[in-house]
Amino acid sequence: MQRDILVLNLEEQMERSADRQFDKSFADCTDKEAYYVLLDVTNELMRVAEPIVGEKKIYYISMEFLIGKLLSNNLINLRVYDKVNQILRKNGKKLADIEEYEPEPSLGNGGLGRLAACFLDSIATLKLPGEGIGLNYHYGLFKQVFEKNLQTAQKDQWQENKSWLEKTDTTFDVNFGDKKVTSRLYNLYVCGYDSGINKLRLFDIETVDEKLVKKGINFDKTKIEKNLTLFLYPDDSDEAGNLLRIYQEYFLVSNAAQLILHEMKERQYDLHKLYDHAVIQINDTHPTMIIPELIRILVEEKAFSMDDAIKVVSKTCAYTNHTILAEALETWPLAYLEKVVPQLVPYIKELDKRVRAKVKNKNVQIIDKDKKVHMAFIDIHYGFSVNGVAAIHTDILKNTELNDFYKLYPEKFNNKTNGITFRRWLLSCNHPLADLIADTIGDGYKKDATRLEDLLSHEKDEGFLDRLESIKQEKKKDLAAYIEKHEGVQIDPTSIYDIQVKRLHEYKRQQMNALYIIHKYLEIKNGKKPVRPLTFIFGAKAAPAYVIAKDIIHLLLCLQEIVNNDPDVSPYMKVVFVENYNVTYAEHLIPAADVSEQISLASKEASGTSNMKFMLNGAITLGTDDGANVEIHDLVGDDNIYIFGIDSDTVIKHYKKADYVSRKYYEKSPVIKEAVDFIVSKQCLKVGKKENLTRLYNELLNKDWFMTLIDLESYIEAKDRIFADYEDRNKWKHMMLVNIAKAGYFSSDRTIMEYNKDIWKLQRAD
Ligand code: F55
Repeated sequence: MQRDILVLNLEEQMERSADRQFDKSFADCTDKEAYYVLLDVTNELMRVAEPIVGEKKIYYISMEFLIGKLLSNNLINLRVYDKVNQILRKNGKKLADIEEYEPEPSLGNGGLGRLAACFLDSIATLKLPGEGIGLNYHYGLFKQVFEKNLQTAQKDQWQENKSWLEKTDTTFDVNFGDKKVTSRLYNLYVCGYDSGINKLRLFDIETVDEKLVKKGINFDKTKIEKNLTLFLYPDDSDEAGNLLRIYQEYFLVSNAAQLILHEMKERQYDLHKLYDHAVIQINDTHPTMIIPELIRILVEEKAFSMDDAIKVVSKTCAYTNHTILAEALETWPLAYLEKVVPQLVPYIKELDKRVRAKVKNKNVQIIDKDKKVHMAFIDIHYGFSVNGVAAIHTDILKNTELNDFYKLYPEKFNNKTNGITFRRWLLSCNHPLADLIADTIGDGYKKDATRLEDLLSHEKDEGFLDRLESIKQEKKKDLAAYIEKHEGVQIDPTSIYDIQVKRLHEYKRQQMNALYIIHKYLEIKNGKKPVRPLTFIFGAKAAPAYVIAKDIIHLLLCLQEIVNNDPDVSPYMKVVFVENYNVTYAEHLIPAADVSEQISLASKEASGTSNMKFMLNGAITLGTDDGANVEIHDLVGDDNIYIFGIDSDTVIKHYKKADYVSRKYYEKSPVIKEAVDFIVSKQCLKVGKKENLTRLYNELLNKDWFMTLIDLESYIEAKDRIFADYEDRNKWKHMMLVNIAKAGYFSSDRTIMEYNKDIWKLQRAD
């Protein structure tokens, strides 16, 4: 009721807010001021909206929530988007201009963090009582700045005084081995689409000293009370774990445990039945310490026996695995844990002892012979569910990586193929497409994404297909303008947009894409011009400690300089590596893509989620049979996707036999040799650094751990074919249609319904 009144008087509310904050009328506000006005009235709308409550709640604990800008999304989910736009038009303003002033919260690395954000949207949309629990990093993930074709890392000043965050009075004491800190809780309202409100809980400490940050992102790592929540740990798969990360992880789980137990007390629930009221989803191993921490509290403060505490906690916690890369599975030296969280060590030892008493197999022991603690093993032994994030990934976990555990606990293993929220990745980032779909098959798909399949009956509808094509064209023009504004590079909207955006990692093989670009460049130099100009677009951050990843960025930036400045070539191809790729940038890139690059080495990409976003926006996948690509392939069929490269079984066999020799492929194929040699050619060294380029060249020739060269020829073949097929406009439009129509499966609403049915078992609040 209160909401209806607010909505009815939205314009009045905006005027009042403009007057209160800026002492002027809304029409006189600058776009920046207008942003604060909209922030204010939207926050008010969320405050009066219905909270989603029930007997049992999901606590999604994660070190990352990559939520993106919130204004548009909140307006859509609150169902006031059109109304607000009307008011803006009347006042001579545009939402797109206003949104530019909203800072993007920098609270995640990539897929894992973005998945958590999509899940919060779907949990609320499905009216499931739930909250996210995470950390409020002051500078979050670093901001990427290019200097001399190299990545540098700067702090990202995303926080402002006025924001979506609500400061609360809730504080907790968190004890580390050597010191104590006091936390403070911030709430962020998560509104579902046409439903109610859940919350994202973000913890911080007040003693953080932002002045600690000196040059770039360097700071004194020793003073925990001053640096604990300064930065998000950048996905350092290759760097030794560091103590600060363990402090952060314990800070998260200690707060989470206190918050959950506080809520149980408030609602007078029996802690022996904790699992009837709370289910904790552990997002990768980063929050694993929640298990020993809860057991510790139940035993030490709630008079539980050890047996009972372990039983109750095990029935409450579930674990999601996001990777099979051994180096990314956390194993902390026991000595680190003894320093940071000595209070947990007896419990971790007890958990380990119980495993040793029960099973002989040394491969499943929590503490290994080198006194390292395998965090994932705690989750698997002492949680009730273990899930992978795509069918092939779960199969690999069961049959290979975690096979010893699967044999012990087959009933715990289950698959939950990832999904994306269509509110952000279609309704919000691609209005014309969302409207075209609604005009064609009605509004129903917005709540039930599988209805997108109704589009299939329009495969002969030329009017529809032409509109599809012209919307893509419009989005390509928009992106060209956006890139010109942000990167200063001009691209041709009639060219084919080929896009690869994701964290930079050798297994994702941006280097293979670079070798194709070299190959094309040399072809054009030799007079073989493509039928239509090609635009290769990249977005990617490398972990600052990941040397080869930064070398790959360097190579791509060198290629950008060489290609774009070569008058023989630049009319036919361009390379753009966008600086500081983030969620906002993704929302501009994805709707404009023609070709979606999903070229990880088969078996290595657990799922991928940009593959789903691209497909939903009518891009065609060029990829390996890996992660969720496998399921996309199954859904759209061979005719609507371009699959190349060796399959995951072959890859796994090569690793087992250790028989892959990249140099063999280099020596055998003149095409491969020519492309690889270009990396250290005079031309490349003129714009790049010898040290970096030589290192990368040697890596590819002597190691190539992720088998770039074995797949390069089939990649070139498939990529040439997809570009040629683009010219068959009828075929291409049909492929776009099939991809959009089949994308419904990848709605995170479906994923969350499966989590709920198989793992969480919550009642929908209706
Ligand atoms: C972040 C921090 C650490 Cl220490 C390690 C990994 C990460 C991280 O960001 N991982 C990540 O994003 N994993 C990805 O998760 C996605 C969601 O499940 C998958 O789609 C993707 O395949 C996987 O790489």
